Formats: sequence, structure tokens, C-alpha cells
Amino acid sequence: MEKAKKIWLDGELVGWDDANVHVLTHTLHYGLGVFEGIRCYELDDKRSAVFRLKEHIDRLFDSAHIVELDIPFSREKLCSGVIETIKINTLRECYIRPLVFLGDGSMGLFPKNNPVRVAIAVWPWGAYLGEDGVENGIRVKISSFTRQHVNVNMTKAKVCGSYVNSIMAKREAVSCGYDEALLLDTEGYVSEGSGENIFFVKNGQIKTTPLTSILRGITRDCVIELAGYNGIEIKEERFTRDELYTADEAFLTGTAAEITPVREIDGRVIGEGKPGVVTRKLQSAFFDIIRGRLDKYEGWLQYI
Ligand code: PPE
Repeated sequence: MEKAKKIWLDGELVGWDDANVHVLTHTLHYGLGVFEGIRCYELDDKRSAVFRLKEHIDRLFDSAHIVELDIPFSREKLCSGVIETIKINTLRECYIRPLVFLGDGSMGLFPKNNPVRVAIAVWPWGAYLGEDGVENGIRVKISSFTRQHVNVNMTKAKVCGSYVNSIMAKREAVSCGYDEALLLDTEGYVSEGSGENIFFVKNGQIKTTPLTSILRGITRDCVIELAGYNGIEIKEERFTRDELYTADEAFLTGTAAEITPVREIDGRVIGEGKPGVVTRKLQSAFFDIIRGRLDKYEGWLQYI
């Protein structure tokens, strides 16, 4: 990972190597923390803009609310913290990781006075599933691990501890020679990737998982909006893995993964085994937006 110069920690900018915590930091032991993943892009006109910053910070506050972490900063302060951190690091394009965690103090499962701490780190991060993945599509495996039951871990909150499930699924998929894992929900319906939402296309119509066991992805929201704008029918409806096997096209969405086509699932070739027409159309609309080429969606860009 490529280091940047400074990290925003509890309201102060500190050196990258000085952004440290005590080993008794509560979140480190029990996983109760929440985070976000945001991207800042360089536009065609050479300005930089953070993509859907407000929505990401709102989701951070929702996540914190769900797990009862009281963020000691306002939304505005964190938005300006993000901008400030990008500027001081002189990065034109980067990934942004705000993290809300419980500091050290007491141990055990009923922490009382541990401080709620906030960090914002930024670093250059290229294509999450590889340049080739974005171009030509990736190979996905249905995981033997199940997505958390909606009453086990809160799936609408982006909670640190929930990612143990994702990491196990991802490692399993990679060790089996695949690029990414796709998890089913506790009833056996398709849920989401280790760090992405899933869509598929059949006969010109798109389907995606409804907001049950999945994270309410902001890229997912962009795709739903863009499909509507392009007159493509889109349904949020449960579906099974075999429905996916027989799809014409499939793709994953996420801040890190952006829009990554899926060319194979469990050894079955999807459609023609390469990114399909609908996927390409949505992908290019998405890339146009983040590069500042589509005025209609300028509101999604926060210039820095
Ligand atoms: N589901 C999960 C489980 C998830 O982690 C993400 C984002 C999404 C869906 C898509 O959400 P959105 O980014 O708002 O479109 N995953 C983040 C974490 C990646 C990481 O490895 O860390 C991300 O893409 O930033």
C-alpha cells in the first residue's frame, strides 16, 4: 500500500507513521467500529472531486447510530476533514477511509467511558479487482460462507467486525482460483460480494438484490439511477444462484470495485464470457460521471 503524508485523527492532522493507537483499543478486540470507503477522482478538467461525499458521511452516521456509537464530530466537520486530508496529501485521486472506533479505557462487553475516536486516511488505490477485471470481467465463486443473518449482524451498518465474514469468503474464493466471492443469505438467495453489490441482466432487464441482507451500496444506487435514466427496466427482487448462472450479463458494484463485470460464476460462463452491452453502457456512464463529463450528475461531485 502506498503511504500518504498525513492522517486526520480526532480532528488533528498527524504524520502517517504517528497515527497509532494503544493495543487495548476496544474496537481492536471486539470489532465494534464503523467505517466508510469513498473515492476522489481527477476530472477531465484536472480538478479533483470526491464522489457522493455527503451520502457516504450520512451512511457513516447511520452505521454509528445502529451500533450506538456517538460520533463526537458533526457531519460537516467530517466532510471538511475529508477534503482537508486530501488537500494536505496533495493527492489528485485517492481512496478515502473514515473510521469510527472505540478507544482504550475499559475492557469487556459493556464499555462505558471509552472515547469514540475518528480517523480519516487517504491513499492511492487502483482497480480493486484489477484493471483486467474492469476491462474483461472477473471469475466469481459462490461462497461456502453465508452472509450474516439480518438479526446477527446489522447488515445496513458498515461495521468493522462484519468483515470477518467477508474476509473468510474472499480468501476461500481466491484459494480456489477465483477473483471474488459471492455470498448467499441465510435462506439461500443471492446476497452480495465480499465488498460489492451484485446485478445481473436477462433479456434486457436488470435485477439486483433488494435491501435485505446487503449493504445499501452507494454505487448500487448510482446504477439504479443510471438504468432508469437510460430506460432500462430494473427490479429489486430476490433471486437464486441458478438464475444468475443463466444470466446474459452480471456485474459487481462498489466504491472500490466501481462497476466490475462478471464473466464466470462457479465454472459457468455468463453470457458470452465477456462484458455485455448493458454492463458496458452503465460502466461508461458511471466513468463519465466520475470524470465530470455528465452535467446532469454534477451534484454527485464535491470539488476539492
Ligand atoms: N457490500 C459490501 C459488503 C461492501 O463492503 C461494499 C463496499 C458494498 C456492498 C458497496 O457499497 P458502496 O461502496 O457504497 O457502493 N465495500 C467497500 C470496502 C472495500 C474494502 O475492501 O475495504 C468499498 O468498496 O469501499
